[in-house]
Amino acid sequence: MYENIKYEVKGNLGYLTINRPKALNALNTDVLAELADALKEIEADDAVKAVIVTGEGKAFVAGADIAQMSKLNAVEGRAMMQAGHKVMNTIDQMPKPFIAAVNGFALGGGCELAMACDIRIASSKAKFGQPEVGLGIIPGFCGTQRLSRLVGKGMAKYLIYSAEMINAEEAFRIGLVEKVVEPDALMETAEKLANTIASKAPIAVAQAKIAINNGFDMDLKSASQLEVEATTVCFGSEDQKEGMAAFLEKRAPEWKKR
Ligand code: DAK
Repeated sequence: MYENIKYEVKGNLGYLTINRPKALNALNTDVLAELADALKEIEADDAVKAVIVTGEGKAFVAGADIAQMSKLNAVEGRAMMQAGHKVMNTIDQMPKPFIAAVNGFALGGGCELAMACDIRIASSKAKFGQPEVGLGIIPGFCGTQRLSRLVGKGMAKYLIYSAEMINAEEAFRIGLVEKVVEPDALMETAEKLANTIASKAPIAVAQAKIAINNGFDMDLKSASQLEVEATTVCFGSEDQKEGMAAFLEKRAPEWKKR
């Protein structure tokens, strides 16, 4: 069904793989359109509790497609940027956890895709960067905003102004990734984490994502109130009763997903 991506479901996990290895998985408008369609599938599928995003071959994603962008005028560039924003924001706002398993180059739009995910696990061979200023543009899929929120304004400016490529250890040191593992252990580590998250109460995980992502840009008072509302949703769920009963009865919970 898809030509530039692969989407598979195994158990409770969705696997979204960018699959244009000849162009190091560069994001063109076709890839973005297919990602948007796959995200609709993911959103509609209750069986999918967590999603792993990765790249085929030696790259995660080496950026937006430079060959395609080189031909765009301002209007077309804006349309592509909006298609990219839609994908990144859908991942960010969907109340399901997304884990980026960063297997190689995560540059430009690739770094932005990884940053839109909830958690980033990197292979020790992965490389990160925002090289756009070397091409006469700036990060266009929300990188100027997400990078500064993840690593701080000063480090975001350092990386974006210099276009420097950093390795996985440095990405870990500055807080751009949460874990670095050997290449052979990447998928196993991402799957273990995804399965752990999938074993928790789905409504609680969803509300935690809503509270963290939406509260991050609010003042503390408003964000605290958002947390109250998110917690109230949890207390209104059968899974809150089940989770606490299971603890008290010393058994594993059986989530009702409501
Ligand atoms: N776009 C298109 N093709 C790419 C590509 C990319 N981003 N990255 C690699 N490729 C292609 C190469 O052209 C090459 O194709 P062939 O020559 O074989 O046909 C193939 O992938 C293999 O690449 P290399 O031969 O270069 O492989 P190496 O291992 O030697 O080098 C590399 C790997 C990742 C260091 C190198 O490929 C590289 O520097 N790639 C470009 C990285 C980059 O600059 N990425 C940032 C792209 S800019 C906006 C929308 C979005 C954005 C901004 C604005 N609006 C619409 C306003 C975001 C922009 C970006 O992401």
